[in-house]
Amino acid sequence: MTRYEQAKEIYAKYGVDVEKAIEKLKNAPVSLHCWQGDDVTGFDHDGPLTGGIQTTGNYIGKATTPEQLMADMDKVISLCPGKKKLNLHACYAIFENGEYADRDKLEPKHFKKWVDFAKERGMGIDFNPTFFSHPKVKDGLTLSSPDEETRRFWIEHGKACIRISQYFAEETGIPCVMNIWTGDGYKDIPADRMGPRMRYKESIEEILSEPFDKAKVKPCVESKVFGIGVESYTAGSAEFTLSFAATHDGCLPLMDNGHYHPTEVVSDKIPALLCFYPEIALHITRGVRWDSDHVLLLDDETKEIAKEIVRNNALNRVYMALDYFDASINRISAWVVGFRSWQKALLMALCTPNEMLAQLQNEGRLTELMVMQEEVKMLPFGDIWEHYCKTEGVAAGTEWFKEIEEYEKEVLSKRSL
Ligand code: RNT
Ligand code: ZN
Repeated sequence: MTRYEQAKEIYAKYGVDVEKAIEKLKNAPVSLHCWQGDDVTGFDHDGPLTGGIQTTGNYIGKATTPEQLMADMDKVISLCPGKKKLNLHACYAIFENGEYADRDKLEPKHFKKWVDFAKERGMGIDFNPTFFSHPKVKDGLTLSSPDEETRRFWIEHGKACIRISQYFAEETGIPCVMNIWTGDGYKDIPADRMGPRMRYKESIEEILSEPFDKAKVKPCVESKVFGIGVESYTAGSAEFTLSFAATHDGCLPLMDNGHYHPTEVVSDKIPALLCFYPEIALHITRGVRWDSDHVLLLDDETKEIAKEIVRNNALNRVYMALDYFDASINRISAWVVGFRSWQKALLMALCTPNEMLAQLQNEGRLTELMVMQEEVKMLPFGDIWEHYCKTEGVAAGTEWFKEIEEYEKEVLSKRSL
């Protein structure tokens, strides 16, 4: 008997069907964010990253062209098990033959190459308007700006992105999740907290007035508690975005687990929202002391988030996207570690005897529940993971890292910068 077969039997004793778990995981798409490959830069500007987010580090080999970024993503895809979706930002538009379009004038054609890339790999595409790193961000504000010209520009950007999202969905045949996040806010105590929020609300409403098919485009609003330079106030707070999504048909709330106070946990918020919303969206990340967007690891909260999705049977109701950026280590490795960690967390959740544990809770057998929950942690998960990776044609152990070392030597180290 192989180690996998033995492990499968042990899990079966707890009532867990490992093969079924693996099948489920293979059909659960996870959105792979393009922005890990180039420190959230994109191809439409030379300026710095703004919006209250920051990448730190200067590791060699940053992708600076669409071709490089696509090649790097291919490397990542080849080293990660599971179903992938491509997550793009508007600033990753690809302009050819010297043409250029500002953010308010973006068209589907500027993303054709990405569509070809996704289609060739059987992936859907998610999209994000880019409300940062642009000269039209005025005093740190976009959709909530009191300056009408500024606000209009960004509304037009949002509308262009709806049209592009619809194009993605039609081309790939897979719905496109379009996430609205702005870094709008104030460093210091504002004199008016409601005004910016009213303008933000009206702006998003205008964006969503652009016609789209609700089955194909899933607009989301992402909240945030604070950002660098906007420590005192953000327009898109948790209450604001939740209320917006709740009152606007077809709009989903998006929770990024780096965007809350450090003792708040998104794992607990997921089942709360699932009681009310047919669908929700996530940005899965790792905050270290703050919204630091460190590479996702298989830590307790990551596992807990996965558990809440799985045990509420919500893999088809929760859109899962990764969102982190580390420039201090090999970027491809950062991408791969994060993606694989999320796959591990999902598989672990799928291999947990959730029904049995819930039954103990419902029968009030809480002593036993604690004992069992601790016991489950000791199940031979590593053997299941290894088998899953094998069936997906990717290395389970650290062999994948050898490939990255090779890629660094052959490709990344030869890039200028
Ligand atoms: C920033 C938000 C946002 C971005 C990406 C690049 O705090 O999390 O989602 O990380 O859009
Ligand atoms: Zn995010």
